[in-house]
Formats: sequence, structure tokens, C-alpha cells
Amino acid sequence: MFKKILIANRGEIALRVIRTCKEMGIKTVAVYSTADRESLHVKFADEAVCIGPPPSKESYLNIPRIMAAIEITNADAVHPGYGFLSENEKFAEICLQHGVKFIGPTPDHLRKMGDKITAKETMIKAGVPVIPGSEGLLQNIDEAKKIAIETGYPVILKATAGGGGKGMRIVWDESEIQKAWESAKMEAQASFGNDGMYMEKYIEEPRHIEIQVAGDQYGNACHLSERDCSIQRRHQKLVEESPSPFMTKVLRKKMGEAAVKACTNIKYEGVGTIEFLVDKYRNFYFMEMNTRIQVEHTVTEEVINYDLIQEQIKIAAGIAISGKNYFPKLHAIECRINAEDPFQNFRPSPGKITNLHTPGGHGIRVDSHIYSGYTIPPNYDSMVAKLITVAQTREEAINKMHRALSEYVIEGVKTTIPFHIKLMENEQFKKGNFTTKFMDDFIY
Ligand code: MV4
Repeated sequence: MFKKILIANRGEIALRVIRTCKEMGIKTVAVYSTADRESLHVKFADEAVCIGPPPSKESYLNIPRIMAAIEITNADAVHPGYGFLSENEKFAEICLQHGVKFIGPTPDHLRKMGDKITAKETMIKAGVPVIPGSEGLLQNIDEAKKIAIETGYPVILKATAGGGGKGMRIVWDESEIQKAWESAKMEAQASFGNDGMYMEKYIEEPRHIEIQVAGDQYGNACHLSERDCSIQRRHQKLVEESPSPFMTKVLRKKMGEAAVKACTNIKYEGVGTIEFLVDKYRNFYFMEMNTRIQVEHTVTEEVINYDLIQEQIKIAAGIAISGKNYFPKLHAIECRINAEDPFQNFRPSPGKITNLHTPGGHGIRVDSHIYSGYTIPPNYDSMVAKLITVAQTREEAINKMHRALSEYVIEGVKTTIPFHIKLMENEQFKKGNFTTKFMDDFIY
């Protein structure tokens, strides 16, 4: 087992990893930028190394500086968390070359799943349902028009180097395809330096349901139930829950088996998530595979009583997984609390926290790095806490969430707490009647 793990991340996820390391008797090293000198993950770690000024490129994304921190502290493994370098194949490769264990999949897995076309081709080979559309990259507009007619409008153009909604264009009919093609390619080239585009049938009003998976170095793989992440605003998840209110026992079995097949097929090592789009007929289609721990891993941990960070560390240390699948025993909901003003178009609201009261009681979990007197820096993403409730039923979990949100006091900055309170009171949400379109029409 590792003696010392460096956490190449910040905020609540760095704290999350440090906590599990401590429980496993593993020493921890925090890295921080000068903007994070007073952050909690720095205080909780056994050692801390300043790796540069606030811009991520000069700190949390700076591979030479992180490698230097690993060298001087003699860490034998690195946990990348999510975001930053967590799916960076070059970083994983450099760790491999330096004899430092990257706690995650291999560089090859990262490469394969990082390119949307290759990921799709991999899933087709594994027999996982994918969205009908172009075989690979579209060579030109004429091929795009031809495939669109074969597929049937509406279609969606997607950047192969894209993700999270960037470089996507919905095309309702042939009259729109020329402009969509040109603007999507331009955006993709500007955003990712790669204007490769592919096409899919546009699935109208889908749900985003993802399956947590785990695989080890011996070819074992399992699924650890699903999460419904359909409540999103501009491709930013706001609320996640497990199990999905749209799921049935049959669908869960089919999606779980497809997810495990995908892992087995690529000999996946580590914890990961396979994202599916689910249409109103309960057909499910592969969307993307995330090769990292996710923000919303918490709701899975709560419904199957499992420590996914511990699982990541054990898999990286060469410990075999049991291989048995897990099914939700409870119902958990997570609200992402952001330092943003929901009444000013979710505008970021960094600043000093002058007063903090965190909710508690039965079935409440708060994963957060903030404390009274802490100043939220403007340099990084605005999530300051994840509030999770878990109960026997969805209705109880919602009531518990509403009660916990009403207790949560964060003064000195604006937060999305009032938005979440309104969401928990919304009839459609309470009935589980929502798709990825929910936020388009939600008035709060
Ligand atoms: C789609 C889709 C409908 N049909 N693909 C959004 C980001 C990226 N994960 C892919 N996304 C979508 N791809 C087809 N063929 C609808 C979306 C989509 C979406 C998906 C999941 C969660 C939220 C979403 C919000 C808008 C669009």
C-alpha cells in the first residue's frame, strides 16, 4: 500500500481524498497556489507545497511543478481528483515514467475515452448501444448532409475533442446545416485546437443517467448503480440523485450490464462513470465515459454505503475488487452549493465568509472546504459545498434536503441555496418528472 499520496487538486475534493487517506493510515501532501494558502486542504494535509501563483496553468495544471512537489516530498502516488489533470494522459504518462502511481486509469484508457469518436468506436465493439449517426469524423459538408438524411433530422453536430456541451450544434432541418457546420467547426478549432466533427441523431428531451463503474488490474469489473444528473444549467450539473426516478429494475439491469461490458472490453482499471442519454421510451445510448472520480460520487457512496476514494486507492495499489454489482438501498440527493447569485444569472460571488452555519442531523452529509473567515478566491470554480441527504425514500430525501437547506447559513457571499430551496418545492421535480430540458423552463 502507498505510504504517501500527493493530492494534485484543491477545494472539497482535496479534503475528501485527504480524509480517506488518513483513515487508511496513508500520509498526505497538499499542493496549493498562493491564492489557496489559507485553504482547508492545506491545513488538513500532513505536508503542503506551494506550487505557484493563482492561474491554474502556473499551479494546478503545471505538470513540472507538481512533479517537483512529488519529488521533494517523496510521494509514491498522486491522486488527481476531478478537473485539472485528472484525465490528462500526458500527466499519467509522466507519472508512469517517474515511477509515481497515478491513481486512475492508464494513459491509454485516458487517450481512448478522451476522444469522443474513439470512445464511441470502443463502445460499438463492446456491444454498448450508441446513438445512431456518422461512423467517424465527417470529412466535409456534403458528407454531413448525406448522413443527416440517412439518420433523419433533427441531428446534432459534435466536436470529437469536445465535451460538456461545447462545440455542439442541433440541426433541425437541411436549411440550417451549412451555418451549423461552419460555426461548430470554428468553435471547436478555437476551443480545442481540433475541428473534427461527428454527427448523431438528436435525442429530444433526454435524461442524463450515468453508471458508476470500477475495474481492477486483473480484468474484474462491476457497476455500482446509477445517478440521475439531468438537472443541469448550461451543462453545469446542479443536483444529482441516486437512484434515478426514471429507472426501472429492467433498465437498471440492462444499463449496468452494458457498463460492465464496456469496462471488461477495455480492461478498465480504476473507478469511472459511463454517461448515457435515456429517451422517453427508456432506450439508452452511450454518451461519454469519464475516467475520473466525479463531483457527484457522493450520492452513490451514500446509497450503497461505499468509499469510492478508498476503492480508487486500493485498485491503484493492485488490490482486486470483489466484482459484485451494487444496487441502491436508499435514496440520496446532492445539491451543489455555489458562491453564485441565482438572481443575477448565477453570477460568481467570491469573497470573505463572515458567518457560517452548516446543517446536520440524521441523513445529512456536507462535503465542503469553507470555514467562517475563509475568503473564496475568484480564480477557481465557484462550488463551495456539496449538501447531500439520504433517506429511505425519494420523498423523505427531498424533505430532508429542504430542511437542511433552510438551516444552511453562508454569509458574506451570495449562494445558490435559495435556488435549491425553490427546486425542492417544485411539483415537477418532486414527482421526478424532469429531463435535461428542465432548467430551460424552471422559474424560481
Ligand atoms: C446529446 C443530446 C441529444 N442528442 N446528443 C450535452 C453535453 C454532452 N454530454 C452531450 N450533450 C448532449 N448530447 C444527442 N445525440 C443532448 C445533450 C444535452 C445534454 C446531455 C446531458 C445532460 C444535459 C444536456 C443538456 C443539453 C444537451
